Amino acid sequence: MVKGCFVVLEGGEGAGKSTQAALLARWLRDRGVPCTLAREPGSTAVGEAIREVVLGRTDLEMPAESELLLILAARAAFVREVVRPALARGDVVVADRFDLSTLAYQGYGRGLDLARVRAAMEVATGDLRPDLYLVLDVPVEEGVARRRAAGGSEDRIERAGADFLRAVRDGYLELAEAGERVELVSGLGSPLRVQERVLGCLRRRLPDVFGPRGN
Ligand code: Z5A
Repeated sequence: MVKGCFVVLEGGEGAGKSTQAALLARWLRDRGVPCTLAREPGSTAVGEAIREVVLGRTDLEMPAESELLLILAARAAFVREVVRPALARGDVVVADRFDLSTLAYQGYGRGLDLARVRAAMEVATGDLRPDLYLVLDVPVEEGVARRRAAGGSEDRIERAGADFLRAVRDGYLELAEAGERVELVSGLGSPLRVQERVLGCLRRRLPDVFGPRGN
């Protein structure tokens, strides 16, 4: 039997997180493993309302501190209403973004002090720690090109521009280098090729859940 487990897909714009999160959820369900697929900010009533303000309200200028606290307000609900109950049921939780996004975007991207961001994040997450983060990495230009090809309008944070996105990517690379539970995965190549890399990491890092005996 597979135990509850918390896996997070992270990375910059257009890196393929949503695609890989959906593929992973399908892979798990095909094997009869109960899985909760969720995204941040969002996945709760409070979180989706906050998402609409933080991403949808392109007319709003807001201090980086306000952006941080809104995102953490959404996370507090996400942790309590989605992640903890799913882990308690024994699900594998596959999250499209979590707290590395906050360090990368509000810390490295917006320039907020990382120690203060970490302290604020504690209020939202408590002692909850993902079992593994997979940081999908593509060059900024590739990610932007993918997003443009997908269509749709830019959200409030995407409007910050290429230098911001480069700072976010550099942040992810540093976080991946420093984090024990963080794996850097190239997001280049076809979605199925990237999925092979993702599954390879999961089998190696979480064999009880993703290895041959896990499912
Ligand atoms: N944010 C924050 O600032 N702080 C936080 O703490 C949190 C979030 C949690 C969420 O946006 C925003 O919130 C995000 C950070 C901020 N800001 N921005 N900007 P979102 O959830 O709406 O969007 P996103 O996470 O940036 O998703 P995305 O740009 O759509 O990227 P993605 O999920 O990594 O990629 P995708 O949707 O899987 O793929 C994008 C396109 O590329 C799509 O057409 C795919 O078909 C295509 N694709 C996917 N994989 C491939 C491969 N391998 N090759 C070619 N094409 C591919």
